[in-house]
Amino acid sequence: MGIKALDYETLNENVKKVQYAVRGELYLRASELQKEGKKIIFTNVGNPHALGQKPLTFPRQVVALCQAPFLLDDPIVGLIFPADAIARAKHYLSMTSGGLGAYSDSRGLPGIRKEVAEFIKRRDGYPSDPELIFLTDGASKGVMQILNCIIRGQGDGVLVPVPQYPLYSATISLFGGSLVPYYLEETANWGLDVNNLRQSVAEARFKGITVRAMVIINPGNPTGQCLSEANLREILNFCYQENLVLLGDEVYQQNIYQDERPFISARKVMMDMGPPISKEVQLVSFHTVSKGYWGECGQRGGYFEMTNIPPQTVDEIYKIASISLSPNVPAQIFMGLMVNPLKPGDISYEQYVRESKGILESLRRRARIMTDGFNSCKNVVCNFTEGAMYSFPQIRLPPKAIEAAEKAEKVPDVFYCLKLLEATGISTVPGSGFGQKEGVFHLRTTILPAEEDMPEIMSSFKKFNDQFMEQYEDNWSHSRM
Ligand code: DCS
Repeated sequence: MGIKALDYETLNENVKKVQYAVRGELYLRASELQKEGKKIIFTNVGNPHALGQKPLTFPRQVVALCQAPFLLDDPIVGLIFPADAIARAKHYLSMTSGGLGAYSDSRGLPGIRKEVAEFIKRRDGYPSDPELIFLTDGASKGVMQILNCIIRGQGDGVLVPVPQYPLYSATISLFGGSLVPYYLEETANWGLDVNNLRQSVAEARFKGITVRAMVIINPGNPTGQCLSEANLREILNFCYQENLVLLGDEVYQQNIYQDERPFISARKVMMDMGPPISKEVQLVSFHTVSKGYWGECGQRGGYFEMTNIPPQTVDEIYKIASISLSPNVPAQIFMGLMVNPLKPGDISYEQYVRESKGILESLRRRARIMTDGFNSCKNVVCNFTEGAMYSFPQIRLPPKAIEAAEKAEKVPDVFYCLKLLEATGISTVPGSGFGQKEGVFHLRTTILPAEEDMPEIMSSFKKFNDQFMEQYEDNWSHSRM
């Protein structure tokens, strides 16, 4: 019998090339250890509910009622659900044609796209057009749809920050394009230097790559930095000069833990800049229900908004979205609830504010505990998590540790993270999964473990790190004597 199309040897090479570290070797080993009965702290994924974060009550009430519309006809409903949840469930059900069991328009329900547009207008002060907003199954699907439209082949490049969230590297290689890295400056709190951008583009062009788009992640994953308005202006100017589509990944816009640099959207800055930039730079912005104080990762809700994209292209993107018929309808309702939250005076408002504030304030404290904890460890330096959900400490591995890793046929940071996992049960992602400068090593952890568990996690990390550094550093100094 001959080789079949799904035999490994003949698979699409782009599929085999893809690497996705967030669920890579470390995660697999952690799952194995868990099966063997070891207690694992899964800090490899920004998945808040998996680490004990409770869902906000009001949105769950609304979606529960939408899922069980027969409850709305039962007199008992008023005893179990507040009137504002009942009203909101009816509001969303009236937007559907047949409730949650029916496909929606492939761009999402028009009524919810309108709520998204109103949210963007309130946030940025500029009107937004619901026809240019598509609802998606998480931000990931939207990013993939847009990269699919941009990448025509290997000669097409996309500028991606390094370190970056591997959705970008993985999708670019899946679609057969070229990733063009631009390095964030760790010593400048992971700031973005436009000169680095120019250099990256020049080098790519020298290799014959057509650079077509630029990704920014703001706030950053895994780096946690918040871009300043001045920086965003420089980026927009750069995209204008170089004729690049700007992809603004803004999924962490609610997750801000400092007051000096509040979140500001790429779209607002672009509109503030006025023509020609506001009229000409093509921008696609992404958002999600997975992050913020929502953390509803499992619901898979997201949207993207297009600015300065010609109608014919929008039609093509609509056509491609139609192949999958419809985004998840329950997730669309979560998105509606996120962008159109309760208002002062609503029955459930106070509870909603208490819950959401509680989550954000605790995240802010956890960001601080983690950064301080890492910075108190030997050979570890860590920038403060200004936003997003991660801490990304640099681990200065002694030469002996690097040698030991090589002997074990592991990338040095993978070696370190595996040892950390075996010793403490803390499951992280090695920095190499996000990209880092040559010879520099990091790990990424989320700041999501429960606040009361943090001191213990940090002290167990410190104990492990002390032992690790002692083991390899001692050998190093002895061998040099
Ligand atoms: N963009 C960024 C920067 C992300 O960090 C994530 C998820 C996404 C998009 C996609 O999210 P959704 O598809 O759920 O909307 N972050 C992953 C991570 O780094 N850990 O957990 C998930």
